[in-house]
Amino acid sequence: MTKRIAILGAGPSGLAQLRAFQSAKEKGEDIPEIVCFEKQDDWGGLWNYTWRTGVDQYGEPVHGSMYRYLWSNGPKEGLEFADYSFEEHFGKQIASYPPRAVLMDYIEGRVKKAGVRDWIRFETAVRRVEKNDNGKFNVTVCNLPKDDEYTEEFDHVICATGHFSTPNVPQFDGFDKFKGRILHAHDFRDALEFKDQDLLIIGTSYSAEDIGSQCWKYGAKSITVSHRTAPMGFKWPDNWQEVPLLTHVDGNTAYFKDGTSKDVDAILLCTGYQHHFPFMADNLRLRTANRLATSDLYKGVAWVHDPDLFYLGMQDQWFTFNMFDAQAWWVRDAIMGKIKIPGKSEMEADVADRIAREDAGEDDYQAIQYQADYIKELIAETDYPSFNVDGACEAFFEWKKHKKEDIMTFRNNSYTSVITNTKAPKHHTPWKDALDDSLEVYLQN
Ligand code: FAD
Ligand code: NA7
Repeated sequence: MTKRIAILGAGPSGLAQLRAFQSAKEKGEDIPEIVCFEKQDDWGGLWNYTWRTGVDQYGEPVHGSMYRYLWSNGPKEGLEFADYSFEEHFGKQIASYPPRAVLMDYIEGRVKKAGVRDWIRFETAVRRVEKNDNGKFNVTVCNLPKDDEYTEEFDHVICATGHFSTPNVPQFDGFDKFKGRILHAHDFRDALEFKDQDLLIIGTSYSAEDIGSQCWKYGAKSITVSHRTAPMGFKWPDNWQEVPLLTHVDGNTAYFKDGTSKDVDAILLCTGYQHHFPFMADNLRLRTANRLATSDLYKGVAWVHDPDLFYLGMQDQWFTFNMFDAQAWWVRDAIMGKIKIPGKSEMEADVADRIAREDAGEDDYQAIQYQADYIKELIAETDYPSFNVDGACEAFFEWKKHKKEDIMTFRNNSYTSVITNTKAPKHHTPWKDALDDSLEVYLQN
């Protein structure tokens, strides 16, 4: 009897899984029955922009954390699909830091070509995943427009619901009486809301850097970034300062650990996200920090306590789309019996080894190389098209260097594709002056 596979989520990871199975089918292989459940009404995951915040029209938590005017925060040469280049999609080489709509178009292009949309049940939220008496998975979902809940049985579950959607929201004394807006990055949508305002940002990672830069670009009066561990240390513009951790706010005045203070109009918590899987039974639920070596996942994907269950894309991410592909092809082959999954103790040793190797790394450069080596390891075991992963690392190393030189101009640089070996053109407009982020304008090179 044909196996049945449930894929949870149709973001870049879930779509990589659909493409992996479809590519085997294209080669004449007998693939299992695939059902993908996606709670939104379209695919693309975070790249499918929504203006909504809070809950959606059905009362479901809004998944989207992306905002208007978002441009890729790393070079596209670090994430290009090995089986579908940017040149194949756009008919020409394009600049290296595409805005969200351009990347969404690229993600869609590959799965439209693959013809896998019919495998997805949209507007269907996963409510519960648990093991049944047959040793299989009962997956309970809700057809949201019909408000109709039902359960189906599957041999394997692949969870690809992302982990940058449920915000981590700390609280500081005085927040309850603050006179301006306090929001988490998950709910940030439009930098123009903060034009002419003094903005306080808590956190020092991608969201802090990018949302701050964007608010600066669209006319915020000043940006103050408060750090818990260390400042970001870039050469910031004159109206940007880095300060120690916030201790409390009083009225509109924010006080910091070094005794300094600043009057601010709004506070943005760029304090990261939680791995959150409320639909997973206790014994199937991944609990991990946002790191490169996740807990309890053999080869970073197979649930060591029950390897009929897989998680995709759960690592912190230098690499994204091409790493999801490497994982998806590996998971496909494990499910189709081409890759053998070892016993529990061997899987646990694999997890421990990955954690120890990550912990031994000393800087971001080693972390990038670590994730590149992980991708190489996985693709060596499947028929995913081999590509120059170390070359993609070089693009990331250049990117780090360009950010250090000038954080407000790094997106003006261009890099060489490791898939087509062609150099991207320089973008026609410097990032700080490019206020229109539409696909049409970006592609005018
Ligand atoms: P997601 O994109 O989160 O997709 C998960 C999918 O699962 C969604 O469609 C969601 O609706 C669905 N889902 C969730 N829960 C359920 C449920 N219960 N039932 C049914 N469906 C469900 N990466 C880059 O490479 N470059 C960037 O510039 C970049 N910028 C980013 C900016 C922001 C603000 C954020 C938050 C992330 C950014 N990322 C970036 C990283 C991003 O995580 C990946 O690019 C990618 O979107 C991850 O894909 P995913 O499929 O694993 O998860
Ligand atoms: P990250 O990368 O998880 O970073 C979270 C940041 O929040 C980090 O600087 C943390 O500081 C800080 N943080 C977390 N909790 C607190 C508290 N309680 N107080 C102060 N600071 C805190 O999340 P991002 O949103 O930046 O990035 C996630 C993804 O979104 C990323 O892949 C991008 O592509 C977009 P720490 O260094 O731990 O002291």
